[in-house]
Amino acid sequence: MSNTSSSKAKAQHFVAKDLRSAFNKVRESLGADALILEQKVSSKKAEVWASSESEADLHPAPNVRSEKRAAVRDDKVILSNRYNNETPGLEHLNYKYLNRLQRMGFDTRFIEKIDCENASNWSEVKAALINTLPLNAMPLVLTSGIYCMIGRTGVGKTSTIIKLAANHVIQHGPDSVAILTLDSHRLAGSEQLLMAGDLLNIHVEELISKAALAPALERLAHKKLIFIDTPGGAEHNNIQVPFPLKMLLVIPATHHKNVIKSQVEKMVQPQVVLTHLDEPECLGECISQIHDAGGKICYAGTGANIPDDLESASAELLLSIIESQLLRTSDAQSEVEK
Ligand SMILES: Nc1nc2c(ncn2[C@@H]2O[C@H](COP(=O)(O)OP(=O)(O)OP(=O)(O)O)[C@@H](O)[C@H]2O)c(=O)[nH]1
Ligand SMILES: [Mg+2]
Repeated sequence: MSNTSSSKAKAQHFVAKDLRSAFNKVRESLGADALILEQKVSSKKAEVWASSESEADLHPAPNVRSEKRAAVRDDKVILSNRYNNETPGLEHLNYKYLNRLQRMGFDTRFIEKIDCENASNWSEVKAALINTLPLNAMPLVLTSGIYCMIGRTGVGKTSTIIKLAANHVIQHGPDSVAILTLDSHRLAGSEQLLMAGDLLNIHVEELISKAALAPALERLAHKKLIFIDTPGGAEHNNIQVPFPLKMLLVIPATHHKNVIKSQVEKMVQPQVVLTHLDEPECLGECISQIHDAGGKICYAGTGANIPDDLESASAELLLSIIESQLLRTSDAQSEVEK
């Protein structure tokens, strides 16, 4: 390889048997954001003159025609696209940003939906990413409605109910809230709720079956806010009562992506309480699954503390967790700052 530096233009010269190999050399030497200043192809070889972005910005190459310099950014896109072309549907993204989104765990289907065709820096990509996150934040202090927590065993259903009930009691007192639990068959299934009910001074009732739910809701018609707890299991996904019921699907960010997807897919555009955000495996991956399966994240559980470790879902929180995960796997602080 000939890799001589042009002192005038601060450009480096790369020669290879074809353009693709030459671009590979550029990328290896200068990174994916290298600026292609000139390229020549003949039957025997391909030549590329390239520069790192900072060098070109600081030292404009005097022997490069002005229109070529104006096209420098386009060239950068061309180089990036060369590496994107192998990922159909993602050609609109600069390779560097595509790579970063992938390392954050976002899958192709999610990244395709990020509307950042005209983004020229990471802040703009990030703004578009925020718009794509599957969020439907619900207030931390609920005042009315019937909310039923469903999800697999041990995902954080009961904790979420206690956190929400406590937040309500702190602001509005205990009178208008009640908790019903269908988790009455397991040994100590409703113990935690009964204790929380005592502490918060709110009405907690154990129900022996789903059939007991409608009569209980009628009896508690004077309560503005009612939570229903269920034991883990898919059979509770379909609770029919003659009252408007909001089902909240509780999913831990620690579950495998296939499990997350299958849980969300079983329901029609479910509202998701994403728990265990204090110990996520790969949050980008998890969010991608929820997005792909049509779910929306409404609450974020960030630990076991009651009531502090529950927040309304927000892009800021999710992105800060993803970025700190990325930092842990990346040497460079600049990774999330550029
Ligand atoms: N680290 C962490 N722990 C949590 C979180 N949410 C709940 N937990 C803990 O996870 C355990 C299970 O939480 P529960 O609320 O009992 O879960 P559940 O879905 O009601 O469980 P079952 O009723 O057994 O199906 C408890 O020890 C909680 O303190 C969270 O966001 N982060
Ligand atoms: Mg429970």
